[in-house]
Amino acid sequence: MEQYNGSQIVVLEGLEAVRKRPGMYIGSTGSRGLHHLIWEILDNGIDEHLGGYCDRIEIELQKDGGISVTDNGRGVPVDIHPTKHIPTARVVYTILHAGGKFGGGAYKVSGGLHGVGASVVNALSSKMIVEIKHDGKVYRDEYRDGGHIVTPLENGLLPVVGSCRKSDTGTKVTFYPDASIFESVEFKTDIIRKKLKEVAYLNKGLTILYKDRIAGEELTYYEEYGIKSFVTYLCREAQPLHPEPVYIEGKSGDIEVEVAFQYTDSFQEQINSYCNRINVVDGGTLVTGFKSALTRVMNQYARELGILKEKDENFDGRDIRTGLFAIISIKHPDPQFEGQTKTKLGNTDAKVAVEDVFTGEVTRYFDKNVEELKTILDNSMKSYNARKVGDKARNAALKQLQDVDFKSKLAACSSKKPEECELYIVEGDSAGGTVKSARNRKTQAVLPLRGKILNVEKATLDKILVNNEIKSMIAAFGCGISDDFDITKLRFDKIIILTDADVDGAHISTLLLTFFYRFMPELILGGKIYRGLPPLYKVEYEEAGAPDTSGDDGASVSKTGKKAKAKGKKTKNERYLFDDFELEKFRREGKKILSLQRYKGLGEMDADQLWETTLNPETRSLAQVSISDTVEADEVTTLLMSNNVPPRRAFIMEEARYAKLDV
Ligand code: 1YM
Repeated sequence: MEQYNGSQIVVLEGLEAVRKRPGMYIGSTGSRGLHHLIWEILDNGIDEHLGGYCDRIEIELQKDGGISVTDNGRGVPVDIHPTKHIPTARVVYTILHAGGKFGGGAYKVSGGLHGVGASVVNALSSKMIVEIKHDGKVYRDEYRDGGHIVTPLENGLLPVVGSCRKSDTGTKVTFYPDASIFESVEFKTDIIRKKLKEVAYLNKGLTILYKDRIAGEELTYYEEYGIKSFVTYLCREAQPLHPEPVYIEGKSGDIEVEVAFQYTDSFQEQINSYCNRINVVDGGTLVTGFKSALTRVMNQYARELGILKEKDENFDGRDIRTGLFAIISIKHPDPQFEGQTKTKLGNTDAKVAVEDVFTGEVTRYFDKNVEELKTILDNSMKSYNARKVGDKARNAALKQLQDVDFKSKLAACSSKKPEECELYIVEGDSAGGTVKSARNRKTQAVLPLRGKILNVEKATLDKILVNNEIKSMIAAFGCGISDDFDITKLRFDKIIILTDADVDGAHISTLLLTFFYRFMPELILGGKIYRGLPPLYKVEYEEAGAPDTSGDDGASVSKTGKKAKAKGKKTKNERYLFDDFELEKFRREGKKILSLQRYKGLGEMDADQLWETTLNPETRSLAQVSISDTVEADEVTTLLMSNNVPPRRAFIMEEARYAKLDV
């Protein structure tokens, strides 16, 4: 084919590099990486919306495993590229770009790959089809097996396959992820929906249509009020202190700033920040700018209104942020992402821009809404007073924690090497006792907790720090709390939560996770927290044909009274089953069940059983707790922990079964 000239070989070498090391470009070849492909294509459509050229994006999940993303923007340019001498669209989809979107848009970055991801998606797809509507014509290009061109050009241009109205412009990209690269090529509708909802909040006025041809559903996402509605959604479980979220927007230099915030009766604060629609999980300059401006403005008002007297100290930033839910979203022409995970914004001009816009606009707002302002300042005052009392208690509590003599019920392990040590946090003294006798004393420490732990969502820090169960944990971990937290001092490689497999156990587990999440999130982010998965059932069953290996227990083999047939003796076996699902599966295997024991709690297991099922690293099952998404985790925590809502959703966890239990 005429397209296979010298430059095409270079092109394929570029895409080949992506296929060789996909992880470098999309993070992983698991579910996260797979969905990243959609976000890359979607981001190009969102960029077009950001530029003001598109107000509608459609995502269609097809029955044959493909997915299409369509926008009504200008259409990727189809003219001849000045240096590559092929249609620009083909350059976009087949040449690996080093960084920075060429062609120059106002805001270059919308996604993790900085808008250059389209060719990466092509490289990792078995088939990709691009259709562009422009100037009354429909152009089409198709690629196979990682970006190989299959469409001959016509007079040097992409072939025209149809016509449309001149005003009808846009881009449609359909792709099929390559099954030889990804662990699975099945898109998950819940992941897509969650993302589209977030995209709608962050891009007000953009209509997103989601068509799921597999499930046969269609959904429309549209948020007229953008991040203002996002804030309402985030704090929907808390009681608002003023009727509507405050929304602010403005521009400083070439940086656009949007902030929405709402005060609530919660004791916590939550600030989510986005730069060019990317969630900057670790904040950075845009958050610093917001915090410093808010503190300055509110202290100034508190003085003007006489809420703070001359002799009073200023409010601390934390007083002012108590109960605050906020979203900061900026558009920056040249964002610098820092930190190991590139989730922190580094640009100093972003701080200045947020301070500028926020100070000006929020002053304008509060000058007109003095009653709201007073309610908010009252709330800060409560926190200010509580802190004054709290500081004393906190200092006393922290001091007590440093006392080596602090009487915790911790049964320590003998090893002092954190990398080989594990801490089991166990519900109840009796289960704690069994775990203590069953464990490996060298590497496994045990901390029994009595009853339910404090709900940290509903308590102030001074109350939290005098709670015995919490003190025991802080002392055992050895790495402090909140601002004083230092993960390098952690005494264990794994912290394993072990509760009964019932509603109380689930509640305790959630309370513990909430505590970690709010006060030591690094433990979860660092992958240190696990849940032990003790079995729910033990079955004894009979199997024909296998030799009797039950040793001195041989007598029980013939409990059924039936004589073994000549073929082989019937043997009694045991198996542990984790849940009803496994039990059901086991029943379907058709084995004869001799006895079925349901463990009501850990206490019902003897030391040997507990060792085998729950403690022995070779045979136990653990689930690593991870926060796949801060927005959702915060949301779920607030949802789970607020007074009026019973726990009804599982904490976000990625189950990682470390050892398959097959006894
Ligand atoms: C479903 C995916 O990719 N839409 C899209 C992409 C581009 C444009 C319009 C576009 C951009 C510009 C000028 C510009 C892209 N163009 C390029 C490049 N939707 C989707 N819609 N004209 C059209 O940025 O100047 C890359 S992406 F580089 F060719 F201009």
